[in-house]
Amino acid sequence: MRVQRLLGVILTGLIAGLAAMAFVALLMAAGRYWLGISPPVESIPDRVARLLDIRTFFSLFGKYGGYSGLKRFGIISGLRGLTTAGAAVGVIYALVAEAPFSRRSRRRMLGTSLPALLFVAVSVVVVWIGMAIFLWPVLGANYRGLPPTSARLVTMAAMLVWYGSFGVLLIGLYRWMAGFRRQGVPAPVPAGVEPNETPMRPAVAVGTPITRRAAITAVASGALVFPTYRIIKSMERDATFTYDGTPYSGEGIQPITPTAQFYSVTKNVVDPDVDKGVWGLEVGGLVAHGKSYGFDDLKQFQQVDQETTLMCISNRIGAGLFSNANWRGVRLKDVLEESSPKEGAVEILMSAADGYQDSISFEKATDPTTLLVYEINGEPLPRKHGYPVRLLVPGMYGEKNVKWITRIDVVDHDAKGFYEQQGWGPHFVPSTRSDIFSPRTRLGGNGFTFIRQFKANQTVEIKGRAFAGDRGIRSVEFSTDNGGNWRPATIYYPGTRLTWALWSASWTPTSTGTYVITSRAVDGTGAPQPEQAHGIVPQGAQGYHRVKATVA
Ligand SMILES: Nc1nc2c(c(=O)[nH]1)N[C@H]1C(S)=C(S)[C@@H](COP(=O)(O)O)O[C@H]1N2
Ligand SMILES: [Mo]
Repeated sequence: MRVQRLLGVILTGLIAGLAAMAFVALLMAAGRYWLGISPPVESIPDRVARLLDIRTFFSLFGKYGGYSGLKRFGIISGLRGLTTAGAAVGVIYALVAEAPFSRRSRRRMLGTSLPALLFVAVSVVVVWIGMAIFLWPVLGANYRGLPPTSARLVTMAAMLVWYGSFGVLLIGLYRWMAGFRRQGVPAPVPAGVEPNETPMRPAVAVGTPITRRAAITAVASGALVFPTYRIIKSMERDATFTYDGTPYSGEGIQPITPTAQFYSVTKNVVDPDVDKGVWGLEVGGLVAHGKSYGFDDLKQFQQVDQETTLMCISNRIGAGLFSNANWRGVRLKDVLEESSPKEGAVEILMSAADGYQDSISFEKATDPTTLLVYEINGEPLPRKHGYPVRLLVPGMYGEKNVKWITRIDVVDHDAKGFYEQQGWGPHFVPSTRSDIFSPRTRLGGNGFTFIRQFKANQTVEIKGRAFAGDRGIRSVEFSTDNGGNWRPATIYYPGTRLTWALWSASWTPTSTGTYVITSRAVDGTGAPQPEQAHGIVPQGAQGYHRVKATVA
């Protein structure tokens, strides 16, 4: 009998907790979809990501199938976490509410005992404050583009609504399911029991672990999962899984990358879907007067067109996280000057709609080639490349080119960004590199190989790219004997100081056998490409691209 009653209490608490969470999950999904408010299933993994060091990060990649797999895992564990939390809090609440000390409490509020109410209220406040502290660095995120100052307030308010409505629903549903009477009204006393032994009607009918109301609640909240699922599914359709990490590579590489093929890297599961009307760019920190710009305000500054190559720090030698485009925007310098930065400015810290942050030196920020861009190859920036405005910093890895930028703070110290916190850097300047993209190559266990076999005494044209950040490319040489002898290559697309150069070379092998083709570049300052090889961690890859060729 007692066991059965305890079971009833636990089950009722469990259902109340899960049902309340089902409602909150719908609120969260709707808030993310329509208002761009980041729910905990997204913001917690995002926060945790910057606490991981690079090696852990990569070993997790290996374990969960790359960045996309890891993101999926983060979201799924978040959903599991929410469910578990709902269930656990529901059961604990029920046990507190039905505990003898609680049932003896004469004060009843919102239809529950004071200790039970306190448990819920304190939990809500503690979780709210705890989350605000833990998530502080990502609270300024808003996927519709609201700048951080207001985004932070909106997110804080949303958190209070989620956790608060969970608490209220939990109490309300439990009370309804357990069939409590109005506070203080004594329940009918069963025959043969002394009146003061049962001051309240038992919460759960003895002998029936689940009441009919509990069943109704379970079914109704189960039905709530459906719209939540629909929202999640429609977000999954434009999730980044399909394009995160797509390279621009292959034999057909053009001097200017077609926008649709521009490489892409994002930390997000679903990239910001910025509403131009909501979007704003704030300038603050160490400035005489902070400023805020709407999209059209930015267009008041002098417009600049600039061809610039972007490359991810994770771009291995010979890989394609690497593209070149014509960008249009305004000088960051002009925008910053309007706010009058103060003495002692060391860096600028940039924040974006997705909570991403990164910094560059104040000097680099005021370089005339550092731009806030809104067009790529003559079209507005696509969503995945930072619509409506992103930063373009020539000469630094892609990481620094903050997409969906919403705020710039002038700071007097070395501020660390998303990836720098993981241990990348501290220098984000690509070293000079060159690689071969045509004929097609394949990366296997022992390095790169040309897919196609060559024939003795037949001329092949070898093509490649060379890049040196913002130092430009002066010349490229190539070798068919793994660096023993070098011949000059032809630069058929020189680009500018801020872009890659494309080169080609003719090779007529005279005898059969295997060869190793490689190249080396000299940058615009006259410095040669370093031969010493190292991997992408922690400051980007370096070394020669060596490709095996078989001549038959
Ligand atoms: N807001 C924001 N900006 C970001 C990122 C991000 O995840 N969020 N990723 C960075 C990284 S790692 C790279 S390599 C470039 C890629 O830009 P692209 O996708 O337009 O090629 O954007 C950078 N800017
Ligand atoms: Mo990157």
